[in-house]
Amino acid sequence: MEKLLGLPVLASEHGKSVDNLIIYVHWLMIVLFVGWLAYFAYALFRFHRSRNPKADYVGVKSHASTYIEGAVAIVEGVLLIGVAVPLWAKSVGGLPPENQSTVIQVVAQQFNWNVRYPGKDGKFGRQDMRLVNSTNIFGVDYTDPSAKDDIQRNNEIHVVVNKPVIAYISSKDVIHSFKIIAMRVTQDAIPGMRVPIWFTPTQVGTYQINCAQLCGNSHAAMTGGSMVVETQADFDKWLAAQTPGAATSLE
Ligand SMILES: [Cu+2]
Repeated sequence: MEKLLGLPVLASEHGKSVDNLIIYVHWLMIVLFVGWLAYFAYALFRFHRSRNPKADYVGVKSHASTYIEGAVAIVEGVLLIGVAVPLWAKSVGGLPPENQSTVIQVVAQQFNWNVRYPGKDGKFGRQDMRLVNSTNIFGVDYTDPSAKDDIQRNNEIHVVVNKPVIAYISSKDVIHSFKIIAMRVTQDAIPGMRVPIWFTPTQVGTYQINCAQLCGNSHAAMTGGSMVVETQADFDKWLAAQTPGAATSLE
């Protein structure tokens, strides 16, 4: 069914459940489509003028349609309560422990993605909204010692395979939406809010980041962002090669 629907590459742990929900909904839609089409064909034949020269004022007495309606409602209820809500609850019900995850901050702007890492000490330096300017997008207080080794990159996110990723999503200007299709995650990036999302990448590779909210005339350019999923060793090597503190705004 994945092939038939042409579902995109999947590279995250929870993504299978998202795909399953999509597949279940399609199965239901196929059943409804065939059912309605069959009923339509039957009605054309059964109620043709030549068979019914006079109108019938009594109408249908059977309750078959009521039972079918009920059955469809039950299936929809099961999909919503049994599949969709538990999946959503798992996603928003709590974050994995930070010390066992790759923790990053993402600030979207017109038209690219800024990402920040806590650096070697594993601690983000202090931040203050009042310090935000065109070169300090994250409002980092560089007098804080734990800010010294923090790393900022542009349009390039590195994460470790099979290790949860916690990303705090925000925006500098307008509403953007952080979307990585292969990870099956989407989260609006909203100015003044910092919303966490989490997922566990399961396949090494490079995946495109999309902006899923029309955010301006170069909205499409935000596909320039990519997420590299790599082994812990490769990630550590990459992290060690980065210059701390460097703001990398493309403005
Ligand atoms: Cu955008």
